[in-house]
Amino acid sequence: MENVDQEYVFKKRESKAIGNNEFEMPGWATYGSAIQGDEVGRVFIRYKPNSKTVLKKDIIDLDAEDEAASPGQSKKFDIKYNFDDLGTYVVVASKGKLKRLMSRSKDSIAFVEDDPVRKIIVDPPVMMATLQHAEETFDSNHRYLETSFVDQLINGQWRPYGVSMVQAPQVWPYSTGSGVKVCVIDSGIFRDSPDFVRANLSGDDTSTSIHWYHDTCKHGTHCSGTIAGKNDKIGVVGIAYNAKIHSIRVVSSGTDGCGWSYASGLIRASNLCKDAGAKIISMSLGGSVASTTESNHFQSLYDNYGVLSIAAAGNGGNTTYSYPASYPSVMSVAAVDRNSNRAIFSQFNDQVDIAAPGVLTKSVNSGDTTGNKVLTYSGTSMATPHVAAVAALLFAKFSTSNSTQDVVNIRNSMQKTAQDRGAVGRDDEYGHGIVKAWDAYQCLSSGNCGSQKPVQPPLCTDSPLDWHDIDGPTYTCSWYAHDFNCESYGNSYTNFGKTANQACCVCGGGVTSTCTDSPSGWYDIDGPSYSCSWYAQGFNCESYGNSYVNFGKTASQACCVCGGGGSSTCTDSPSGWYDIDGPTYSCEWYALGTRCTNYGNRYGNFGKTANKACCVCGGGTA
Ligand SMILES: [Ca+2]
Repeated sequence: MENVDQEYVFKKRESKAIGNNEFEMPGWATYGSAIQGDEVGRVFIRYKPNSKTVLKKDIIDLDAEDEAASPGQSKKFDIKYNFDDLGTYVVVASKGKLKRLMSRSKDSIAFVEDDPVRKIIVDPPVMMATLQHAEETFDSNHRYLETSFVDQLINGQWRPYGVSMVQAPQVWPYSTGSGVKVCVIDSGIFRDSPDFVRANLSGDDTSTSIHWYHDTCKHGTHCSGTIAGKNDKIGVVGIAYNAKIHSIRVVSSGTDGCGWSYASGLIRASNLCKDAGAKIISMSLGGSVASTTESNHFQSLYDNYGVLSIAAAGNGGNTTYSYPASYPSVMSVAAVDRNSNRAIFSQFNDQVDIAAPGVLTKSVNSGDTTGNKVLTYSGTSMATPHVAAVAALLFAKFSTSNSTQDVVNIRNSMQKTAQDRGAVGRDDEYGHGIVKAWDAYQCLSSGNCGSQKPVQPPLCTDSPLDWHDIDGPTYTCSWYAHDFNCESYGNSYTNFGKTANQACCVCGGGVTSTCTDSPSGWYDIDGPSYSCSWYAQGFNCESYGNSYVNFGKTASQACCVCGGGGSSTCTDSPSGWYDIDGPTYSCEWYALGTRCTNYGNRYGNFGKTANKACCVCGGGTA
């Protein structure tokens, strides 16, 4: 975006009001500015309430007067768009003629501003590097290097490192983005790639010659592949591989079809996204000049229609703002590399919300009909669809009938659970951190994503199960759960050999595994009266637990309440479970060291995490 064609860059100037005109206008339109009157301008003109008709008449009258003065020589106003909801026309004409209109229609006009250029954002030096499909060795040991990720070739298909970094595989057992439509406003999409689910693709043409399903630039196809590359045995897998893509091509000019658009073009395109039912808009494009009209528009999509807009922070490597990313209603996405470090080109400022993988990103290559000549690009453009796709995974699972609340919840969940990088807490380089789909998923699952990061409670059972204190059955673990009873009384009133703080989960006690008496129903040599329940009372474990062997075991060996029992009746469920990274990561793998604690709530597969599936992690089926 540092390569924006100079003639299309409008210098940012203070808006001024002059003379009798009481509305704001671009600097070039103010009194005394030295513009060339025949220079072409492109502006948003916001009309006052009930003044649309009057303004339109002034436009027609001025055209007619000019034509009368210079028959066959005059140039008419070109009304590009009429945005009724914004009360705004987008008009192209010579700046001299636009100034005359502002003067004539000053009673009808509320506001005039330039309609600034928007360009797709890509880092040119690596943009065209095409990687052939080839097996390569990889280190899948990423769980020891939580910040480093590699591209993995799995059964003929690339799982780009970014897919792993954003935790998509952990979410796949629960959501693949099915039914959610992501709108990609870009250079179109190569619809004929075998690495898309064609039935999931749709789009809108922005002119009779600019079709959404063509992409000579390769940029829009690459972004779309990161979101919804088909999960098969070729090419790449996308983060939300069952999501729908709605493609709108807003750039087409230039030798590579990677030309520019305008803020007004984005407004028009994003309205088409909304009308198509998209929940998310991904915009790997931007420009350095802000527009009030554009900002108001994206705010309205967010507030009134529940549409989440996500855009690239920019590749300038400096602190400048890029728009639309830097509007409050739009998520601004910074780029990181495979080691979770900020990309050197990624713009940093107080509007950056979140970070995502965007250096040497593999994705779908427009024009490649094999699906295997994957293309590697870098840029905040590549980071942006990672966030859009994570949002799709979440919308697919957590959408309610309240769409305007959903969009707030889902944006919050991604920001709250992002992996903190750089300075502690939010910073300008990474925003809230690197987007993490599974953490956001769990946050939303907890129903308590509004205030703090979710904590997975350990599986806890009061021990003994029906414990009450020495003063009688009134004083159960439930009683201790109220007010500050654990704190006040939890270390006194011992009963069944335990205080409340030892026996009750609510006080931090109990047992935090799925211990089962083993063998089930054990009792000691003196008969069924002397079951594990008997041993649970008083100091019976301590006094008798190492004697009175029955069924080959003492109470200390057989009864959970005495520190025995076991998981011999537990079965891994499903049997033979392994995690999303493959058979290496079985319940046996998790049994070693602290792996259940470190990884047991992630890497879900077959609908379960290790902590749910593996007995050694406290899961399985008794
Ligand atoms: Ca694929």
